[in-house]
Amino acid sequence: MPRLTPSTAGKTARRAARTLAALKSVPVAPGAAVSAVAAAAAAEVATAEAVAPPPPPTSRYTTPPPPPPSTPAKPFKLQPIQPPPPPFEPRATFEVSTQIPRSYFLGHHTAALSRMRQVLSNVGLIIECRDFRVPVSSWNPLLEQSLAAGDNKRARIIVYTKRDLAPESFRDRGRNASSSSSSSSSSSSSSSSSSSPPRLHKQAAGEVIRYLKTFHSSTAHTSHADSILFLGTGQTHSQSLRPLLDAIKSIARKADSLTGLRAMVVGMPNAGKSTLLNRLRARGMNLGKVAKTGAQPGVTRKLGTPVRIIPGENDTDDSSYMGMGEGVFVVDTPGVFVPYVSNPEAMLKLCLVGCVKDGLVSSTTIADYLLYHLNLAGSFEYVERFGMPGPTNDVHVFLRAAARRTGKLKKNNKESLEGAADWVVQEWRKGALGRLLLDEVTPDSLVAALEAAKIPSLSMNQARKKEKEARKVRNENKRLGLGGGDGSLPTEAVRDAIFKSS
Ligand SMILES: Nc1nc2c(ncn2[C@@H]2O[C@H](COP(=O)(O)OP(=O)(O)OP(=O)(O)O)[C@@H](O)[C@H]2O)c(=O)[nH]1
Ligand SMILES: [Mg+2]
Repeated sequence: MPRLTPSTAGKTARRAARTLAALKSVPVAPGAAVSAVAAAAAAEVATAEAVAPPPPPTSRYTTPPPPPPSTPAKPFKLQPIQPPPPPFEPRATFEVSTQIPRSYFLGHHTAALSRMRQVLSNVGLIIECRDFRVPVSSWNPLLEQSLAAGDNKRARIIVYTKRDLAPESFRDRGRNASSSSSSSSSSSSSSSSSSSPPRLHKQAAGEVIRYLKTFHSSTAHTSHADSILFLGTGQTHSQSLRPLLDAIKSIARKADSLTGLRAMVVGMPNAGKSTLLNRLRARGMNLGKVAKTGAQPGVTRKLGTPVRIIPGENDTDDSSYMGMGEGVFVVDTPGVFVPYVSNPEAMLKLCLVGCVKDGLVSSTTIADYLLYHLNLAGSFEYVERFGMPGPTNDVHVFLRAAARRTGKLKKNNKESLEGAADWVVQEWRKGALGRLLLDEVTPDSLVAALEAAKIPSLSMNQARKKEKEARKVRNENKRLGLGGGDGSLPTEAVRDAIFKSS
């Protein structure tokens, strides 16, 4: 076949097409040689079409025509590399309005306090309950001073309750690992998974316990106690009930009274006083619940009748009960709040743990404060639980997600933020949304609380006036460049006396 050039290809194609058309128009017998001619012509058309259409003549001086629209060239674009999202930054501080209520000192608190003072002469032991999650904020100097009256020979035991709702210490973690029945504790400890971002603020529970023990063991101040115990419900923490009973027995033996020992269980509202009384009675006497308990403050309204928690020496053959007379009796008391909480953040803490009636401070503020602490501690269980893409500092985002997940919706299908806030706080109080220590416990914070406790308890108005005056002095000192402008107390000597030797 002759070599086809673009110009001859067109001619050849047209000629072949004509031949083919002529052949098609002539009737032929099947199998005739004509078909071979036709095939050859068809092949010639195909070859020519493959080469045609010929490219238009190009010249160096003419602009080449644009490419046909059927084959648009894709412009090559550099895709920018997305930087990874910045790591989550929790809020470092929480802005508390100074306008929030700072008192929950009710009529029955005053009445209970004066009744306690009346019966004090018969009481040989004070068992003071404090919530372990707020060991400093749940300190009630008014109660302490009122009941330390007289020659101050009365024995004192401090029980830090709700230990199971605070983070585990390493020792507990080891215990739980070997215990098969610690489902609740293991689920709540998941907040400390290694995938969590580094904690900015997470004091180890073990360190808090060490500081508190050293502090209360010191006889250099009025907050000294004969025993300090950390109690909680659940398998791990209820084991401390036995050491508490032993400590009480030892005090009873020392008292060596024929009538036995009378003890009074005191503390802030909802600290777990009645629960403790029931548990002591169950363990010491193997008897059922006598005191009413409940998740809100103010369940116990009056001083109870004495309840026996340890049998008398004549009721048992056990020689360890010798010298305890008729045994040990405990009186339950109503929770007593402080007349005025000078630090507004401490008030939020007390609201969060349930020491103050819900509703006194807006539930959204309390939920926001909880969110702030969860984030600070790197306790992000809420993210997965509420189906969120990641942690947040925005309480509305947090509450909307919680409302959607729990069906807390209004009639118009909008999320109920108040409903979600109430639910979230209740859930956290049960230990189901992460465990937290809300107070930072250090030698300095303990000694500062001790110094603050020396100031006599004031009424709300007196305290406000005093606060104003102190602020004035601080500002004046600052202006003159004098020390103590931050309001810190000269605590170094006291701190060294308590903590240096340990
Ligand atoms: N998880 C846990 N819950 C506790 C503990 N102690 C008490 N509670 C709960 O805390 C709530 C308050 O307990 P109560 O014994 O009624 O407290 P209270 O100090 O007598 O309270 P008021 O009589 O109102 O002052 C109840 O729901 C108890 O079940 C504890 O150690 N761990
Ligand atoms: Mg009670």
